[in-house]
Amino acid sequence: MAYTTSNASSELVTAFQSLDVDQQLALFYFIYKEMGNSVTPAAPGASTVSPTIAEGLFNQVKELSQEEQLQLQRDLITNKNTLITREYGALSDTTKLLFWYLLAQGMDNGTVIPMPADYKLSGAAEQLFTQIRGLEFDQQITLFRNIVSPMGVDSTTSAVQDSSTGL
Ligand code: 45D
Repeated sequence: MAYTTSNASSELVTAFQSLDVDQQLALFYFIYKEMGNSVTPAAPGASTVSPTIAEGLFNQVKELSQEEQLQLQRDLITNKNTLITREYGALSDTTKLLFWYLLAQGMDNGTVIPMPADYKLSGAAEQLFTQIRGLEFDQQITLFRNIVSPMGVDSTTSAVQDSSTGL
């Protein structure tokens, strides 16, 4: 059940991906804020999450400058080929989700670049936000997995070289 991709979900994934990169980041953060405490990473899921792996990657990001932290998040969305996006690409979908969750928590505790306080969602992003709010919790999780899954670079399936990184 948790892994079925409903049509509603795939339409929402497409809508999410058609937002510009910064709007995707902003919307994702607003979603995180909205979910509040309904997500507990400690919740033992019969899932493929690897907290140690997610934390290991997060710890690397924490060490970056704020500009680099933002760039890394943009790179994940645009599938830019870098060391970190390739490490990300090797994670399971649920571990990817946990990694994003750690980033969002980092934004709240000052270890990751925060959102500008006055940042506004576009009309399209706002509309999508409303739709996502209306989903059941399980459907939301499925949607988020489907959103974070194709981010980064899967080096086992993608051999496209990036001239700016040489990777
Ligand atoms: O200056 O089974 C802009 C687990 C532009 C457990 C910006 C789980 C301007 C196991 C781009 C706006 C917990 C894993 C700046 C399940 C500008 C399990 C910056 C569930 C600075 C199911 C924007 C996990 C930025 C779940 C930096 C449901 C935006 C996890 C960053 C959900 C946005 C995680 C971020 C969510 C958003 C994470 C980091 C919704 C993260 C969202």
